[in-house]
Amino acid sequence: MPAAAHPPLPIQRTTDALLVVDVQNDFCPGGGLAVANGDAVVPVINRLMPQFDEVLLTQDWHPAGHGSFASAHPGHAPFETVQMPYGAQTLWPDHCVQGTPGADFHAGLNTTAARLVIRKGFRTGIDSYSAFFENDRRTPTGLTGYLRERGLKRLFMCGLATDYCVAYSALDARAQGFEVVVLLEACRAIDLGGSLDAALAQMRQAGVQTVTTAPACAA
Ligand code: VGL
Ligand code: ZN
Repeated sequence: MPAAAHPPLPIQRTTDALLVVDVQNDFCPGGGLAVANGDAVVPVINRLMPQFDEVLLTQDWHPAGHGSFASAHPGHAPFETVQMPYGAQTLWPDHCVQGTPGADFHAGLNTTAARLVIRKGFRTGIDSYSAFFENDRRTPTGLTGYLRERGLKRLFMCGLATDYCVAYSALDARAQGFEVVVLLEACRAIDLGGSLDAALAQMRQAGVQTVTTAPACAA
């Protein structure tokens, strides 16, 4: 996986947050929208968590029949693109339906330390990859306000999938004025038609730091 070599970044406990994106059963092997080796991020993320005071989780949380599901678009198959009122939308297999086991966090993920769980994608007619804005790029989730009110300035991001929910979250975080570090060894990608390389390039262009290995905590 391409990544810039980088010295370890000291973590600032009062102004840094760890954002753990969508580490849910449906994105792990055997799930509805399985990401290759998605579950490999779990032990890596568990080891990162104690280095942060502010651990935030996102949870993809769709109603049954969600507009991003190919099953809701007769004649269309998963991974095709359709036009929605807010723009182009990739269609996915059914995944992360509210209240189902597929929407649960991976059982091995340590969720105890999480201070905030932000659910997204809960409106039938609109998808939400980003932890900040839904796919219309306008409807906020409230995360910016949370981060600002708590004085958090830099986000370390990890989880699933690198090229969708992590990348969209990282780009929005930059646009909202936060520093962003994506921890690639704690991410896995869907990689649809070159989407991983495109997302990495876009993130780096936007000033997102991509690092291979986890940073060490400040002494
Ligand atoms: C995601 C596609 C659909 C993700 C969520 O977590 O990256 N991707 N829903
Ligand atoms: Zn989804």
